[in-house]
Amino acid sequence: MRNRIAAVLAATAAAVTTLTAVTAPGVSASENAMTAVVTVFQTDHRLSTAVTYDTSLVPVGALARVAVTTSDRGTITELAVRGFVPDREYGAHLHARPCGATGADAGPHHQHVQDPEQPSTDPAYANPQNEIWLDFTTDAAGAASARSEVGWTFGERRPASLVIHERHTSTAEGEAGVAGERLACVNVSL
Ligand SMILES: [Cu+2]
Repeated sequence: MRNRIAAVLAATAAAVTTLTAVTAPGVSASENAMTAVVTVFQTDHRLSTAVTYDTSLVPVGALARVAVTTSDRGTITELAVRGFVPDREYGAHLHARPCGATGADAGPHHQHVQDPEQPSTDPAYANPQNEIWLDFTTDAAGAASARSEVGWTFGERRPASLVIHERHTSTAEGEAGVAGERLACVNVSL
């Protein structure tokens, strides 16, 4: 078991290096602020920065890395996961409130321009340019990565978590931003 964890962590470290290399060219360090968390899913939200609410779809011991880089050009958010169900679609977004005992605790999606009507399902607000969406499809080994790029940075309101959902996010009128059950949550401090 220990060897397996070490192997998974090594794989994550390799992914981290790759992501950093992708982000870095042409961007000077001084104009960048980067926040990253690598964390292991547990069933008790008080014991880890990552909690799973559905251990069949997000197993205990699965890993997530969330990295957020801001510059005067906007915000790049990158997600990498390991140990998920192979060849499966998941949805993911940044949410307004921290993870809690249930998926509902994370509150609504972080929106740059807030929809006056909540919960927001209007595609004018619930879209991947006004929110941070990180939908992914795992490979045969249960790993995946996703990247979001938006032309704005966080102001007074900052996202507090990343929520992983049961399916890819809808863009249809009246159900935009909907991605099914909340399977797991990662706290981010931005
Ligand atoms: Cu969400």
